[in-house]
Amino acid sequence: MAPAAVDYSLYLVTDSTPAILGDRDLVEVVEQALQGGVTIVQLREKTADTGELIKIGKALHEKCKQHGIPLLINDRVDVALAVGCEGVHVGQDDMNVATARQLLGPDKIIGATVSSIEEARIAVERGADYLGIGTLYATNTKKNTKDILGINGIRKILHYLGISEDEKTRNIKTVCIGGVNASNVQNVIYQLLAPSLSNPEPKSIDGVAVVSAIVGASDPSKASQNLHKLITSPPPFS
Ligand code: TZP
Ligand code: MG
Repeated sequence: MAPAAVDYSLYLVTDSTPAILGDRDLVEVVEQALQGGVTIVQLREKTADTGELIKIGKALHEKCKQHGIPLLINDRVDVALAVGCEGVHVGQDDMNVATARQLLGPDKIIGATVSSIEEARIAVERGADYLGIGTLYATNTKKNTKDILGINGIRKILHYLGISEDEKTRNIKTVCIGGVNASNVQNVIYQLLAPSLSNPEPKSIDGVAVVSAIVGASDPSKASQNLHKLITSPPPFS
């Protein structure tokens, strides 16, 4: 799948910790989320060993392929290559985007976590296809985040990207992550859509990435369907 064709609007990030997944099977939960309408999936497992990661990755990739949805692997370029999936997502402490690009080639999707304008600038320069901007709101899912940006912090990064003279920077895809759920998703998107009355910045967010709002939901399919509906329907006037 060419990176340009990717729909980032409802981006599922997995988490198998019992506090979120419970005693359910991750592959089944992801299958339900795919049925509900997630548009891209990232396998993010911080405790699994390499063999386990490849096994889960291959099982998830089969499911994702059946739905025509790209699968990315968090942190691990080697695992993405072994699984043969669509790409990786790297953080600031992982392999740098330029090296990942050298290893994966031009057709794979590479995303990078950024929390500042400088990190965004470097990730784009090194060849990222999209930026995961966060943390938007404090969340129990990832407690050691270095920055809680809030809507204004995300807007500052969108502003920098949107006014760039470099076309690649202006066109880079973006998702925000951290504490997004069904209660706030419309407000988040509304405030990060541009140009609009709600957002003075020249660039819009392309999607929201969620963990617990789907993986932790009692019915991941319904939760995904509901989020998808909220994302694609215009927010009510209030
Ligand atoms: N990066 C920044 S916040 C976060 C990650 C992986 C976790 C988001 O989880 P949730 O449950 O959607 O708040
Ligand atoms: Mg990482």
